Amino acid sequence: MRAVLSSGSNMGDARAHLRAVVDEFVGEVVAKSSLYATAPWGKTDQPDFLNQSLIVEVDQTPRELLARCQRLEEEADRVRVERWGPRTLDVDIVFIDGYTSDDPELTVPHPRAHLRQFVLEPWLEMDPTAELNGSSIRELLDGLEDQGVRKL
Ligand code: A4P
Ligand code: MG
Repeated sequence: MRAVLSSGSNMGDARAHLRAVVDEFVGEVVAKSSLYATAPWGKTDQPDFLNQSLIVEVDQTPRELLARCQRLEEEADRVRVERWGPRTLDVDIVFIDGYTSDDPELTVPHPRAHLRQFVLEPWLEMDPTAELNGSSIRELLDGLEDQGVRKL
C-alpha cells in the first residue's frame, strides 16, 4: 500500500521530531520532501511550523499505518491541548493509493488536504503528476492564496 504522509511540528526540536518520522519509515520511503517553514493554518496565534511529507510503501492496512503514525506522535511527547494548536508532532495520512474512507477515525483523503499549501507544496515536490479529488496538485495550489509556505 502506498501512502502520502504529512508531518508537522511547532514545539520543541521540530527538526528532530520530523527526523524521527523519516527514521521510522527507513526502507519504506519512496519519496521525501524538503523541509518547509510554514505559517500556522487555522489557528494563527501560534508559532510557525516545520512541515515535511513522505510517500511510503508499507505492507500494512490503513488502520495499522494510522496506529503507527499515532505511536510516533505519542513518542514525540505530544501535548494535545487545543484543536489546531501547537504540537510537538502531528503525522497525518493525506492520501492512500486506491483507498478512500469517510470514517472520522480515519478519513482518507484527508478532508482538509486540498486547502493546505503546507500539504500540497511538498506533495507536488515529491510527485508532480499527483491528483487529489480529480484535480492535479498544481491546479489546487494555483487556486489557493499564498499561505506563507517556504521551502528550506
Ligand atoms: N483522523 C481522521 N483521519 C485522519 C487521517 N487521515 N490522518 C483522526 C490522521 N488522523 C486522522 O487528530 C484527531 C483525530 O483525527 C485522530 O484521532 C485520528 O483518528 P489529532 O491530530 O489528534 O487532532 P488535531 O490535530 O488537533 O485536529 P486535526 O483536525 O486533525 O488537525 P489537523 O488537521 O491535523 O491540523 N498549520 C501548519 N502550517 N502546519 C501544520 O502542520 N497542522 C494543524 C493540525 C493545523 N495547522 C497547521 C498544521
Ligand atoms: Mg492530525
